[in-house]
Amino acid sequence: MDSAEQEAFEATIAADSTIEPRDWMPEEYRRTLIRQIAQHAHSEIIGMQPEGNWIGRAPTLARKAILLAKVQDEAGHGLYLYAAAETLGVSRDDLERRLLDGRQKYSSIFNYPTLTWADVGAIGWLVDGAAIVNQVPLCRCSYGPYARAMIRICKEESFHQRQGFDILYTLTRGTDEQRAMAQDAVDRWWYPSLAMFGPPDAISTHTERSMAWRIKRFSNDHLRQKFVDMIVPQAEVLGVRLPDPALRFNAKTGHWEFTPPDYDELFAVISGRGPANRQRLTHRRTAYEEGAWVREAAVAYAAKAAARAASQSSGTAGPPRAPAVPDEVA
Ligand code: BYC
Repeated sequence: MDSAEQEAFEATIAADSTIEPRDWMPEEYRRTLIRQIAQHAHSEIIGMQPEGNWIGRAPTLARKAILLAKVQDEAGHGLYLYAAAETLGVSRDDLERRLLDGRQKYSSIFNYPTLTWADVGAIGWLVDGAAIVNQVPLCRCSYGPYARAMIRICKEESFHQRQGFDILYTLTRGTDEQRAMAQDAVDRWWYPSLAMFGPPDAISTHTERSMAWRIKRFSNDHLRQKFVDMIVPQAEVLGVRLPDPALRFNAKTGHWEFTPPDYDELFAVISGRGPANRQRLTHRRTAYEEGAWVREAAVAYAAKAAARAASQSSGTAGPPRAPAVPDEVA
């Protein structure tokens, strides 16, 4: 390693500036980013499944249109994140294979089933709420492409949280059955949402180094606390009870005290033993296999378009034109 390069890297981090793909970076920094960004991208793509389960059963046309837009946003988030990871020298196809053969993870939260329509509200309110708290600081992450991708993602996550809140708000002002359905969903999603922030700081493998590199700006426990402080007043507005008898405001610290999630359950879910792990990965594998022809067609089309462009610039006739696609028709 060249010490001038190492010094330039450290000076960039210390100055709160961004590391860009062309810059030298330590291999461990690169590996950490690939791990985190890929895990994040996989979470967005796998995260389309639990809510996608309700698109065909949304209670009104407006709810269906909103949910479709949200799930499409998640596909877009996955795309920006895979593109950010590719700037680190890995291919999207390689990352997808690492997900499918279990070498890379995705968020624990998406291994829980969506049993009722109220679950779509609870996911928007709690899961996207947790995502915002976790991801807003990533807009200031030290790696430029990741930080820039996160800015747009966070704007869309705010809309996602509002739609979840709105679903629950409507249900809690509905019939007794609708109120009970909303409460049941909150009861089931509360602790898995707290677990999204990862293991407690004392046993978190990566936090210290990731914070030193300014990939993570705050620790897992810090963000978990921030989330609870944000959610408790919102639960009061909604009129739902958070399922934690120990929840109480500590006037000295200015924070809500709460029961932490069951971390044994988190580790079990991460290691493949959650209620829906098998279903999520099986679905993803099928989609990957069934989408092979689309990827092949896109690669063949890009090769033809590149050959045509090359022949036009060199003045030779080149291969025949590929069939026109709509955006090529002037
Ligand atoms: N689930 O040392 P730690 C969304 C793993 S998308 C699974 O604290 P780190 C949405 C961790 O990877 C939400 N695994 O790790 C989408 C590590 O294992 P490895 C996704 C977890 O990285 C669609 C080990 O445990 N958000 O919101 O410093 C619809 C030790 O952990 C989890 C992101 O990906 C978990 N919950 O911190 C709706 C955000 N927690 O890799 C919504 C970006 C920990 O050593 N990621 N692990 O084998 C991060 O901020 C961080 O990676 C984490 C973990 C806070 C998640």
